[in-house]
Amino acid sequence: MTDRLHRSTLPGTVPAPVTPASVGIVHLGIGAFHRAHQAVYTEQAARATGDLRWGILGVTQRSASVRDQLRPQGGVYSVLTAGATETSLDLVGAVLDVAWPAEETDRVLATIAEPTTHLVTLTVTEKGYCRTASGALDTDLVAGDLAALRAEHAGDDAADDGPSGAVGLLTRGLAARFRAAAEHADHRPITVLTCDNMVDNGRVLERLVREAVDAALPGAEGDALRAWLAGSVTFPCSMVDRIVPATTAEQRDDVEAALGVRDEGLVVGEPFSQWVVEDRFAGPRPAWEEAGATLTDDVAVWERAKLRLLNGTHSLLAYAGRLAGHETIAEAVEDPAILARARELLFDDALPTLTPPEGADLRAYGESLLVRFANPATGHTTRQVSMDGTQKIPYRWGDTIVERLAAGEVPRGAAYALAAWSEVVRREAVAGRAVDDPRGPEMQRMVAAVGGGSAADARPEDVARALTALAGMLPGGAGLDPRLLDAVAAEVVELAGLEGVGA
Ligand code: CS2
Repeated sequence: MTDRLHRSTLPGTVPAPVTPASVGIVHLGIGAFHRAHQAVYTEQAARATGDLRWGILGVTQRSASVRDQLRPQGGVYSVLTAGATETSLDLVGAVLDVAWPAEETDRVLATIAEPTTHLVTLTVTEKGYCRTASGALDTDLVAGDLAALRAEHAGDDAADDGPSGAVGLLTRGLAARFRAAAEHADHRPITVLTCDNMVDNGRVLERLVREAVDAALPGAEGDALRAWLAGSVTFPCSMVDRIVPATTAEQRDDVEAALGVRDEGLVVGEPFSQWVVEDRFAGPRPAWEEAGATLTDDVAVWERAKLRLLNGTHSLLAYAGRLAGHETIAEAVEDPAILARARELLFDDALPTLTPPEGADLRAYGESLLVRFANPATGHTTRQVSMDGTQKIPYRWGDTIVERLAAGEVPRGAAYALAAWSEVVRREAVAGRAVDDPRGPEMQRMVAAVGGGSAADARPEDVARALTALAGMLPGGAGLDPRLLDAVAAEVVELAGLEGVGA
């Protein structure tokens, strides 16, 4: 048995990671993506500047597994960069520890309140924002946190069953910081930086935090906290990009052989990485630009381009790929029939709706995405990307569809994509398998209802019409537009013949 990777057992073959002096960042949702993206920028900025204030306390939301991977390693892990022809391995030491709030809520709240903490960053995925179909904070889902927020505000010990969601935990952390600021008569400004794939992600999060405060502390009771939030906390938007699949057991074994120590925290990413951050910080921040990040006043153009071109096409490949029996995105994009439809979504539907960011050529960007998707080394699966369709599709296809319909055009690639999504959902329902989506049970009931009580009797085109019209999916009433519905129904009839998932 080889030793476990640790700050004290570093392999000499790879440059040593940084050891931050203190926690400066609390990161909510420390999955593989954060470790292969923002933590790498933070690591590289520390190496470039020698500024060691920016250690990360990671918070794992769903299970304790990332804590159990990283805590025994003193937070150190490796990043395998997997290109089509070359791989490389780096060690990252920016993460100092990982907390699982089910057992350590107080520690997380206290760390957010510390004057040396200047940032809370988030990658909790679209569904982690706990919103209703209309986009408001789902106060039922975060009821436990709201009750705790009220109790903590009144100076009582919260009856803590662990936090119920990232927005609730974040709001409680900010409230703890506000109370500490009041106690010490300082302001403790802080920046909350979301790194999830949503349009206007910072504005969305700011609104949800305000809704949490309004729900827990309505009226005068919450006024001082609201004033502090408005004056001392900023919520910049950011666009993040790097393809980071789930790490496989085989990759862990290969890296163990290469390093001579076992790394349970290994993450894998493609060579490409991009981070565009709105330059709106309440206090100090790491010099991420030293690691290649772009700090700008206008993130929106990048956000929109990335969501509609990259993520939009990614989701099309995932659903169409599953229907055709392809396990990976790389296989799906090499399938000529699917590639043709991906190009249609990219270049005919999405591209005309976008304003290019300064100096960027979006057609070339679109072509480069197809090359990135074809990289076989990441092993990114169609199943992984197809998760949580109802949470992702609105941002990925929704605005493209709305804008093309408004311009008098039917977006054919997007209609095909919707048909592929619908067909995956229908087949899961017919097979009696759970649809991997927070609205999965609702969709399964819908498919059965379309079939008059039996999913197996539901016609694919009727399911496609019903799912396209699902509340909260497509903005601007586009899900009810007969031009789109007819196009989706026509596509699904073709797709229903494919023998992939559930066939
Ligand atoms: C993917 C993204 O899983 C998904 O839905 O589309 O995670 C994608 O890999 C990243 O956004 C790339 O930056």
